[in-house]
Amino acid sequence: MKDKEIEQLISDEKKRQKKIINLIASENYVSDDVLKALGSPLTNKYAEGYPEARYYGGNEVVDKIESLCQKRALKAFKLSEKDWSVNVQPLSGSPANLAVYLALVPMSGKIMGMNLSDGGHLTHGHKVSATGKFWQQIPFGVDPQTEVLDYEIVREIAQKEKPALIVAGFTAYPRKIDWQKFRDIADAVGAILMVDMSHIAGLIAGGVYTSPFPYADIVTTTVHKTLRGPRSAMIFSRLEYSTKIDKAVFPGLQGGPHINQIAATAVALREAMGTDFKIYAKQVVKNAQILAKELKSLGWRLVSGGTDSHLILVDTWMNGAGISGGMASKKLEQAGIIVNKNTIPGDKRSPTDPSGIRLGTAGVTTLGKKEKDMIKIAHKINFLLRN
Ligand code: DSN
Repeated sequence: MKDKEIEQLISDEKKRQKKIINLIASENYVSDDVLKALGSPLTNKYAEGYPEARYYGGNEVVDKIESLCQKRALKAFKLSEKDWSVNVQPLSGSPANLAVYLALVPMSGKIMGMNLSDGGHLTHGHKVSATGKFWQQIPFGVDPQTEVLDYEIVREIAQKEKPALIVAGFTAYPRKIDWQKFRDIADAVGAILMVDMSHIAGLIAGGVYTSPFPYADIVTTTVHKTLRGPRSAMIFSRLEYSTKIDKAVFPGLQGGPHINQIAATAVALREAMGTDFKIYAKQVVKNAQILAKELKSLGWRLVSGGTDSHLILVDTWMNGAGISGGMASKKLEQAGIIVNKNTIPGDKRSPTDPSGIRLGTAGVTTLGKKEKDMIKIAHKINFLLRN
């Protein structure tokens, strides 16, 4: 590169990524092919609009790329074009969720989503996010004892509040979700059911987590977590909602789509349909379960007692007997283990220094780590947090 400063910083970041153990649940490592698509001249092109309906000339190649990406997205999740459409233009997860609400929920209408501290995402209606400023969040949480969802409580809240849309999906919830129960609740109150599968998309594509598609009206996802693609997002919608969703993405919220991202998404989706990816997804969950089991045996309390996915929430504070999540993440980082501090259900501490940390196995599994490595990592974490 001619720009030596940026070249040096990229090289520093490459080295940093090589020498750490990355347990950030929302990160992963993309293939060289995904990087090639991202770094291609596709980034030079403006393509406002959709395939065959653009506001700029010169999109004959770009149209093929976006259509191919859409086809692969439907195929990767076993969907038929007769029932589902997919918008692959959202720049990332937050704008994707915002677009859904903009399309389907009247301003100030009610969106029912999970509390941030119980595992929900900012864009599920939290007050600091635009989604909580333009719409009213009706929050639900987990059962304080079991720390898993109590669907009867979710139903009671929905029946009382009659939200226009219910979001099922989480950023820090380690357990499987009963999509059918959410469907029943949405039907009982006449709400649209949106699933945000960002964290678990790769596990669903890999066949190790139940697909939400038979139950949902809308499914949003980022591409860069367990799905192992570029930073980007997609919105799947049943056909009756698709026109509104497309209009909300463009021209409602965005201008020109990032075609290099869309091409890279197409590459990642092709990879996610391969046999290797199924083996990968299985190993991600196996690794998380072994890591969880070992941490538990070393005396750490895990939210909900364990995990069904790639994600583990460790209560490092343990009512004052341990250390805060902020301190824990710092101690681990000093020793090259990268995690994020995270609130736990009912957290009395602040999100800037909460009671827990969140761990995930998507990245380390891509790098080939197996069960024996997870046991070593658990012991290292235990040693660092106790000393
Ligand atoms: N910030 C992402 C995560 O880490 O889960 C969600 O957007």
